This record gives sequence, C-alpha cells and structure tokens, in this order.
Amino acid sequence: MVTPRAAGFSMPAEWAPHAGCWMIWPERPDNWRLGAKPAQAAFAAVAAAIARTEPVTMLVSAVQFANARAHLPEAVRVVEMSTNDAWARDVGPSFLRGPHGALGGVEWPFNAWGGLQGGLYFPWDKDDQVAGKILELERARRFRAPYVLEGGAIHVDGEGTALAVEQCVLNANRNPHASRADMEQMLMDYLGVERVIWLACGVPEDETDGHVDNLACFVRPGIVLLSWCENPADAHYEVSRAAEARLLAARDARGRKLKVARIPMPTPLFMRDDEAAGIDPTPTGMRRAAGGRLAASYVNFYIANGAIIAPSFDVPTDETARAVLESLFSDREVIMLPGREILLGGGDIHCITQQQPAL
Ligand code: KQY
Repeated sequence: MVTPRAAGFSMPAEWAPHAGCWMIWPERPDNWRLGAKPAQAAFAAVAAAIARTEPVTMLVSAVQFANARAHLPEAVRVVEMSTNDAWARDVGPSFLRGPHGALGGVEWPFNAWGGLQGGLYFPWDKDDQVAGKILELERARRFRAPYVLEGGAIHVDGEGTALAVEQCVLNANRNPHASRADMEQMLMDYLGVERVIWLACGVPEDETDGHVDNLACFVRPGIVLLSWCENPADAHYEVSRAAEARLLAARDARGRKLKVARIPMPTPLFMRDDEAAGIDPTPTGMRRAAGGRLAASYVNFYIANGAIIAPSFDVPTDETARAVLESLFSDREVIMLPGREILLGGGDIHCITQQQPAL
C-alpha cells in the first residue's frame, strides 16, 4: 500500500487557504438534548459564520434534510449522507495536498473513540464510511490508514511537525496491538510529517481520551497555544504544566524551539439537571449525568479563511480568551459563538468542522 508520504502528499496547516469546510448536522437524541434542537441552532450559527469566509457543506441524514435546509443560510450546501453522529473533525478525512495540486485525504479507521472498551456509541459503521464518501465526492485520492485514529487527535504546523497526545493515540481502546513506534510511523507516513511531538495527557474529563484539539494547537510554525489552568486544585493544573514542559523541551521538524502561548481554561462548567434530563438514554449510546464536569476549552476553535470561529461559554474567562486570540491572529476577525450546546455533546467548534485546503 503506497502511503501519502511516499506519494508526495502532506497535510497543510489549518491556517493555509481553504477551499471550504465540512460539517455534519446533529440529530441523535441520546447525545443532543431536546431532540437536538438547541445543538442544531448552535451548529447552524457556526456554519453561517464560516460561510461568510469560505464555502460550507453540511452533511445531513435523509430524515433531517428539509429541516437542516430550512435552518441554514442559502450559501451553505446541504448534502445527504448517513452518519452515526456529527463530528466532522473525527470522521471526516484529514485532507492532504499532493504533487501538481492533487487533493488527497486520509480515512482514519473509526471506532467511536474506543470501540467496545469505553467507546461512546455502537454501531459506528456509518461514521467509519464518511471520510471515504467525502473524498469520493471531491474526486480526491483516498488513503485508508492502518490504525484507528480521529482527526481531532492530531494537529500539524504544515512544515513537517505534528502534535499528538499519548493518552489518546496510544490508548489500547483504539489499537491494542500497535506500539508507540507503529503509531508514530503511521502519523509520519499519513500526515507527511517528519516529527511528532507527544504530549502526555489531554484535558481531564475529555471523553475522547484526550484529543489534542481540545488541549493545544499550532497558531503558526513555532508557536503552540495551550489551554492553561492556574488553580492547583484542578486536575488540569498538572496537565497544562506537563504539556508546557514537553513543548518547551521539544524541537520541531525544522529544528526550531517552540514558543508556548497560554489561553486560560474556561471557568469550570458542569452539566445542569435540566440539560441531562433532556437527553434520551439508550443502551448503546452516551451516558450523560447531571453534575458531570464538561471538558471545556477555548483551544477548540476553527481557523477559517480570514476568521477565527471560537467558542464562548458566558463566563468571565471569555474576554481574556478573546484578547489572547486577537493578539495571536491579528490578521483575522475573531468571532466567538456560544459553545455550550456543542460542548454538552462532548466537543466544540473544532470538533464539528473539517477544513478542505485550497490547491
Ligand atoms: O474532540 C473532538 N475532535 C471530537 C469530540 C467528540 C465527542 C464525542 N461525543
């Protein structure tokens, strides 16, 4: 099997120009409260904001097609596709750029963040097919990876470096028989990078087992933004310090030492009684309980053409987060949209979007 790297493909950084963005319409009532109505409004707001700067495609089930069409701006293309849930970052392809302007993409085998050992739902067969279907629609070259991974488990700087979290990528609930060396080789071969910088753990309570896209991201080559906690009583205090220490000790693929910018973690957020009560429990779906800590992070934003689309949570840290993002992305408008309804489903704006690079 030829790998993307051998074929001359690599994943561009998220800040490189996009041809568009892919999203999936939320619908399953065992993850999204009140029949997914509040989540649909939140996803529609994200789609509308991104559609101001780049084309957006919303994938929608046959049942929800008319409803989604009615709630989305005309500019958003609505396409019918079967899925198990709504996480385009994780089930969509990680798009690649190849020789002579070729478009490619990685299909990561998907097992709902842990399969039958701690995964979030069963079945996940439709989600597993989404990346391949998107690549078919785009006539892009398909590369099926050998090991389970999700798009939210990696970030790249577009210059040969990837970021990943051991707790997630090396978790036995994804690939019980793969070694660290196997996974590192796969990341290099399928993302077209030369170096992987490993962080130990993700944001506590993150049900993905610690996706990097909720913890840290490149904002440009050589600079990583990290979700930071100042409260020693909070589990994220140690996590953020350990991550910073690894980042400061690392060199990227170009031999640069990294700079770390800190963004505060949001004021702690918990699932309310009324929110938990609005979720329809099923034996094979998510378990959500009132009082559970939500794995909130301002790092979970999308870099659109000309704009940053970031979550806000209606808490005091929102304004500091906005100031940090504005200082790091002075060339883009920072748009903060309510992120709580998406967070209740276990992720945020980065997790529900997938950029397709311009060629
Ligand atoms: O972090 C992400 N990329 C996705 C979060 C998925 C949560 C599933 N409930």
